[in-house]
Amino acid sequence: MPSEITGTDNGSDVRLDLLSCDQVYRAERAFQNLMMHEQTEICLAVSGAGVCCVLNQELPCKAGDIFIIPANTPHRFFLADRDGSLSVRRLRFRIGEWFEGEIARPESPRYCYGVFNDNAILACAPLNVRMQEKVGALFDDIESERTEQKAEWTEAVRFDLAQLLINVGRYLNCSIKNGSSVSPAESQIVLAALRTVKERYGDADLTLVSLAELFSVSPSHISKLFKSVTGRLFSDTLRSVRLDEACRLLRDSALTVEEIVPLCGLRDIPSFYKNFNRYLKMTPAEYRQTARQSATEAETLKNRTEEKRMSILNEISENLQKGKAKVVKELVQQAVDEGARPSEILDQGLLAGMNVIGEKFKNNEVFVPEVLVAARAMNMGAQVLKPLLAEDGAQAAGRVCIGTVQGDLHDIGKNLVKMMMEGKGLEVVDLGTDVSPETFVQTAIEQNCRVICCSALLTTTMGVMGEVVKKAEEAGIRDKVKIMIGGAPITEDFCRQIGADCYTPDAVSAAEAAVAFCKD
Ligand code: B1M
Repeated sequence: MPSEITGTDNGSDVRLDLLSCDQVYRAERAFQNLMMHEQTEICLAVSGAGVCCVLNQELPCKAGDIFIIPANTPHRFFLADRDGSLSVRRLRFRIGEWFEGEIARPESPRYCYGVFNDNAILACAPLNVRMQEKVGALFDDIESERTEQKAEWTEAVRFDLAQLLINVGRYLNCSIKNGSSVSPAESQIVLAALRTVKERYGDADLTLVSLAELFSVSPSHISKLFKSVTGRLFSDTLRSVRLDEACRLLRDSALTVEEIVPLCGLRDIPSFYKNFNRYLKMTPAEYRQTARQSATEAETLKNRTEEKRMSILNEISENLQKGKAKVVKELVQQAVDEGARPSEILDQGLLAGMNVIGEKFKNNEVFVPEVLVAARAMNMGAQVLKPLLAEDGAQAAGRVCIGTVQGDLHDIGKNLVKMMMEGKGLEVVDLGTDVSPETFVQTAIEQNCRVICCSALLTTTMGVMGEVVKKAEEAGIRDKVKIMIGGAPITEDFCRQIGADCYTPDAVSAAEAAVAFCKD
């Protein structure tokens, strides 16, 4: 597969290196804040529906939509609809030297940032017209390499993307040229016209004339602008948007052609049949049948992907129980590469395995050596996740100390809490296990820690936490430090009872609480 696309725009080189082509991944239910640094991402919605959030703008997103999210664009990502069905394929590119040192600014003609929806250009992208063939070849290669996902990588998506890139290239060229060509203001008119077409395709009165009236320009002027910016005739664009919608309704609803035609802003049924045949090379009934068939295939594929993901998480859990640290490490890496979320690998793979071991330990089915090797495997798997878990969330500043209390040697939970806290930007002084109350307090004083974090796993050692609170009072620092506690036997009630400041049940909430304390 070629790893690079190059092209020339006004004499400057544009280079995009293909970094990765992700497996199709399921969009999150919760938004993730992402900042693309040196990467441009082309995202293709391949099935389902939802929204895409870029630059605080929320755009509806459905199968076939394409989003180009360039470097330096703070964006929230994709959110699935309530049925959680949105799948997105992501291609990541690193931008070559062309954009070095430039900051994404909407007004900059050379730097482009933006969002694209089907053929509607809502902004521009760092690609140009001459990339058409190379991009086409690239996608051909990607497709042939991923034949198993062919159902989702449809002809239509490829066509749309190539078309989009051409249009964007044209737009770029126009914006860059001064004088005789289209000015940025005129480009904005065309962009607004495209948005209008997307929003009002169902209005049969939407024509070039009514559009020109809307933007207070003459029909011939807007027609010319439209052609030079998008490379297409206005009438072709409007027709293709209407036909797209008709296709969607044929695929997703039980409506008849007679019902669909007016909903798409069309009046004449015979000419709808004629146009449909001309552009899609099949009848509406044939299209309906083919589209539904591919939707079923896509669904099967989605289920297979889900099964595969579950099976790798089970494998992680099982190998952890057997103490196969190296295998666990490799499987965790594989799960990450295949797009599983770090938190689900942790919860459904590593911690699930550790819980089984815990139960068996309780029932005398396994003994200390087995538990120890499982714990080692858990730690090795968690190491792979560390940088990924750290990427999540806002950064904070502050220093805390953490340790497992005196008499207690369990450190897996404590290490996870530490990992999450470091991920949030906190500086963590790790005191290890078997830590005396004096050491906690002394460290807080000497190293100026805002929070003391105590972990305990044994009912026989949890009492030491009360001692830590007392020692902090005796040392006169109780009003200067917060004391956080956690571990399997700890409860909210116990926290109140010993006068600690906060109990949290897991590593994520512990890190959040520590961040909040450091901000106070
Ligand atoms: Co031990 N052990 N163990 N053990 N061990 C338990 C805890 C036990 C519940 C097993 C059982 O009987 N089911 C039981 C305690 C019973 C009780 O007191 N009620 C027990 C026992 C009895 C013992 C020994 C006494 C056994 C013996 O020698 N006869 C002995 C004690 C040694 C000692 O500490 N002095 C012992 C030894 C060991 C090993 C050394 C073999 C090993 C520890 C290896 C290591 O940590 N490096 C071990 C293990 C691994 C376990 C189990 C199986 C797993 C613990 C674990 O790591 N869980 C455990 C059974 C179980 O819990 N299912 C068990 C995964 C970890 C991520 O969870 O630590 O709970 P956890 O952390 C969570 C949350 O609690 C929270 O965040 C984490 C993740 O989100 N959290 C905090 C933790 N700290 C926090 C701090 C916070 C906030 C949240 O704020 C500061």
